[in-house]
Amino acid sequence: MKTIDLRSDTVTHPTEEMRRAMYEAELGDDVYGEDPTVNALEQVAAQMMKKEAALFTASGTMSNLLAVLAQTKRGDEIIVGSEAHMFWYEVGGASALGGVVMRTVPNEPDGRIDGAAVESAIRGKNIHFPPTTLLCLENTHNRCGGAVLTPEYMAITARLAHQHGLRVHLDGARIFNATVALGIPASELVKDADSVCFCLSKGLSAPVGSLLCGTRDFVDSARKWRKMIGGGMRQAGVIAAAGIVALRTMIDRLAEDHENARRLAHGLDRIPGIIVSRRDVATNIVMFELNPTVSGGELLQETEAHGVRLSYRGGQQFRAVTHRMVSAADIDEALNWVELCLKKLGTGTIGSLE
Ligand code: TLP
Repeated sequence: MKTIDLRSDTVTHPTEEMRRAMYEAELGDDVYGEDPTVNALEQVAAQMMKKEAALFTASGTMSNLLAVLAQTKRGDEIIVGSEAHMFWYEVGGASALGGVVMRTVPNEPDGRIDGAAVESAIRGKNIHFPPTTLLCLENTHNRCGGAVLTPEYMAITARLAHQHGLRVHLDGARIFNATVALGIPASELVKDADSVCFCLSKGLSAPVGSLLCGTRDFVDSARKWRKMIGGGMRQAGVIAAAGIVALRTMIDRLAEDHENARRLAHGLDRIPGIIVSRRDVATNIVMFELNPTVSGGELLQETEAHGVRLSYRGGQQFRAVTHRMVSAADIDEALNWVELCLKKLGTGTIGSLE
């Protein structure tokens, strides 16, 4: 049975060109700073972001953790959005390993955190309070349906944080989805952040890895922290090679994923019983919910049984993510199955595709 996997863009496999580059990669021991392929990838990343330096890490989760470890002290408070990936899906690492309190401030549905809300969450000088030292933003915003933060928002919000002595970290796991949607270079979108990370292993289709970028001092410190948490990877050029190809060949095509996400959202919106949370899909993530007459868990089981894999968020809530391994025809097929499965759950019969 064919599978149409819409759970995440993390399910993408490396391309032929990436596999060849991995096979042929020139290698060295990266802990000694001697892997030429890792060094080349870090240089490309720093140039693209117009930051002084970059660090290759195992994952987005590791990059976000290192950004906290290198820019805060134990006992500090950091501000994160109430829907932030760092808060929801990173096992509380910033608190457990970094010793910081994560203060959540509501995310607007479009992924922003309101400036006034940030300002009122920043602690004043008081013996009872932990110092607030870092503001974390996310672009594109995963739980806000792939919403895009603009450079104007970044500038205003970073200025506010900096005025209060905070640093700004940007979780840019899907930053290239944002730059493609906005039609601007990444460096413009991240220029106001002190640190930014982005992932190679999502829409860009590389098998592993993330880059954390910032000043030379920040990256040196993050590199030391990376060693401490066991992230020194030796001949990591094998995976970095795929990352270099990803940055060269996979960014522009993200527009196709965005197009497919809009196709999916429009199709879902026409299915009785489904409500698309945001119709103005900006990038490659579609959030939708079922009306309460059908159980979300049952729909998940039913669609899986027909090869359509969705990300289930509990209750009536679903997420679908488009990527290189899903075509427009696959989207249409997935839509058919979702509709038929819903009908079956409503009426007990599957209809014409079976
Ligand atoms: N997100 C994954 C899951 O963890 C939910 C996904 O399927 O979307 N920041 C953001 C905004 C992310 O969406 C993710 C991954 C990460 C960080 C973490 O990246 P990895 O998975 O490389 O640790």
